[in-house]
Amino acid sequence: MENNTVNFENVFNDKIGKNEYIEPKDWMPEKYRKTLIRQISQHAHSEVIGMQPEGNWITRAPSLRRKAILLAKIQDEGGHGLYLYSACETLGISREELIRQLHTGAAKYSSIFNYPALNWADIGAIGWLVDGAAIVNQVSLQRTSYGPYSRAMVRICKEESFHQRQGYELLLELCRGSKEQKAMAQDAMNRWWWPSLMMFGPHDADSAHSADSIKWKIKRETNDELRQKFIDKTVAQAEFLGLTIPDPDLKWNEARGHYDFGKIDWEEFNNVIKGNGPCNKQRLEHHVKVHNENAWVREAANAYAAKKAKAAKGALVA
Ligand code: FAQ
Repeated sequence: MENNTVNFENVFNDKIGKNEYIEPKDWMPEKYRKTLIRQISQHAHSEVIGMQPEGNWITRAPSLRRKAILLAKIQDEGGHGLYLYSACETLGISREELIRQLHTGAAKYSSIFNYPALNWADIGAIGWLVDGAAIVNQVSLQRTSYGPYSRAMVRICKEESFHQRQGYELLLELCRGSKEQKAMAQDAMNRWWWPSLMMFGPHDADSAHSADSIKWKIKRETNDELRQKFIDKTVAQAEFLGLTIPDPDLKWNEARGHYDFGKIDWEEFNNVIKGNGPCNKQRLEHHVKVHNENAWVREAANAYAAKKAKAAKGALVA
């Protein structure tokens, strides 16, 4: 007798093998779903928490042009968070639960947003280095195996390159300005370089999730591969600005065809992701406060949706 039973796992593996997208209604291994929820939600939380260090500078931007650019950028980051929360919800988890996980510390967000933006040059460094690192990672994620995540990445990357350029252009202006402005830019570079390298996560040998994520094509390149790509493309940009990268061990390795670089302070990284970075407490408290204060917006939107649904039902009956 013919066996008509579909082996869902084979279908899933087959699609991954053929580089076809996995879509929300497809069967997927539970661990694939959980890994995606973890990564996409961490990504979404990062976008939204990432609005805080820059938001702090909107009222202090030095010109109307800079203020308009900064406002647009921060608004984009909020939008990225929304696409990503939506992509995550397609995996069968509610927005309320995702926010609960953020507020209780069960879900992480990127380590980088636990550092303070101390002066105006930091806004340039965030755009150039933080968005620059985010793009390297996100360009790779455009080819992730989960359809909704991949499609969100395509749009996000377009906006992210504008973010990176505005940061670079801001720093270029400072570097071509007075001695004091150039020093501000160097100071920002000194503080943001190493935390930017940490954004790519632990070395591959210490990365708990990489093996599964690479196998399932959730991640297309490893943490170390992406970090190296970022360093290789950023060195020339720093040289053009006339800034020194704060790493005495940074040098071109002809044999590898890459830059060698110094040791990352993993103790600092682990400390930050455990909640003990310079701004962890402040970032989370601010999110909780604003989320609670704006509960009325969610209530009003729900009440309006319920009213519309009732009216539509009435129209159907009549
Ligand atoms: N920070 O096994 P792995 C942006 C955790 S978007 C905090 O290697 P994985 C835009 C990791 O979660 C920036 N935690 O993990 C913007 C895991 O802990 P868990 C965000 C980190 O997932 C710009 C543990 O360490 N981008 O910046 C970090 O395979 C400017 C073991 O690590 C994304 O989220 C970290 N840096 O690889 C917005 C991209 N690194 O969950 C505003 C998507 C690792 O077991 C202004 N995510 N951990 O408790 C990814 O590509 C991956 O999740 C990695 C980590 C590469 C971040």
